[in-house]
Amino acid sequence: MLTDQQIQDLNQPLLDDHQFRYQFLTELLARRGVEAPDVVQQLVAFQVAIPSWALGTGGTRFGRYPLGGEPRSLEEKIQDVALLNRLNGSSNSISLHIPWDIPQDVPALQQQLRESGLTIDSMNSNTFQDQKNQPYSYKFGSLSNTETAVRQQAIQHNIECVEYGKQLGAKIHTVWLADGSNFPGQQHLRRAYQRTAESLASIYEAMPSDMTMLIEYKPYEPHFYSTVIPDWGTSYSLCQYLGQQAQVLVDLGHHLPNTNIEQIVGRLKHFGRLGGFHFNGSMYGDDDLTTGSTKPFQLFLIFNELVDAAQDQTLAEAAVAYMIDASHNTKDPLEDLLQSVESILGAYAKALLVDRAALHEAQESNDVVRAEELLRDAFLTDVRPLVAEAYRQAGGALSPVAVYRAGQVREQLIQQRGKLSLSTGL
Ligand code: AOS
Ligand code: ZN
Ligand code: ZN
Ligand code: ZN
Repeated sequence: MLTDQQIQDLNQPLLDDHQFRYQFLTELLARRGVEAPDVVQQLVAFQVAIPSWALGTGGTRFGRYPLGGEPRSLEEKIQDVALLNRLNGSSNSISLHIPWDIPQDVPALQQQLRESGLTIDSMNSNTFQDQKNQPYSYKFGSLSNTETAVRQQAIQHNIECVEYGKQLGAKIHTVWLADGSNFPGQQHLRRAYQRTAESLASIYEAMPSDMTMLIEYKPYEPHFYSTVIPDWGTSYSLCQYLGQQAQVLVDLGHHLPNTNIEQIVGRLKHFGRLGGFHFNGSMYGDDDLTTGSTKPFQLFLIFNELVDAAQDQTLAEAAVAYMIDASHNTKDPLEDLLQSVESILGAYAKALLVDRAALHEAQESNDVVRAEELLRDAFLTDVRPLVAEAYRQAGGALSPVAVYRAGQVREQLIQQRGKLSLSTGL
């Protein structure tokens, strides 16, 4: 499977063009007082986690069209992420899902991770499906359920995830709760919230002091009347209730159409409660499309908030966990993930180009047009040479998708794993 040497060889035909473009952009940016190598350095350091469930074709609730060569085990999922990381140097961790990724042999897994240069990003619990041999059903909720026994079962499952996380060195436990109701009157809204808060507190107590709980919100789906954690305000209030180790997770697809996500990001940064992202693209709702495919300007504006907050000395430094949460219906998942990472790095690079001093000045003096033009100037800069240079410096491919195709990776995976390999996906 595509060796580092092969990646370098496949880079050769692209190198001359790349150097010309990078040189040009370096000079152009220098005229504006921006040092391209500094931006590249920040891009090299930037890492986006890959979730185990995005490596195969997820399909939709109507059907799935298997691509072939999809990972059949946790080991193969790690192999796929290692490959992505060798191609772009920007995906050095994997997020696991319990029970889809229950580790059978922890020391062997740790060794595989070490050898592949990867770590575990987050552990993700699942109380949105009933598992085989599970005594109680989650049909009417898990952490918010009216029955103590059901809540206990869901709490225990989460604690089990925390335990796996401890063994594997994961520093994040992510909770996305599907709990909600389908019809008016079905659920006592305040009590459902209270029960959820108390259940989360029991899980929180089981976490070691170096673990963070990320609380993900989502306005609707699978329930279509109410969701127990529908918005950032609810996540935020739960974090306040739990303590400093709880943080809000923003999944870009978990907002009603036209929500100003960048403002939510700014607010959460202000409150010191922004813990992480699930990146994806969205037209309508939780579409889980390729990141940056539909609203690249919005993605840039989100990064603009992040960079602004990172440079604000008055804010306490706080780690933000970046992950892609996408599902694949028509594309090769690995190509899609490479595209997503590239969009994320591009948006970050553009946000780093913003003349922040000038922007603050324009904002303070209410110069609307100047402020907007400063953002547009950064957004409309073609930063692809900076991203490619970051890949190159990390030992990766100048064009990960092109090299993936030229290296015939999917064809080899199909040969190794078969045409109809099973996978789990959302
Ligand atoms: C579901 O809509 C959420 O985006 C989750 O973050 C995620 O897809 C799920 O938890 C996978 O386990
Ligand atoms: Zn998500
Ligand atoms: Zn989602
Ligand atoms: Zn989803």
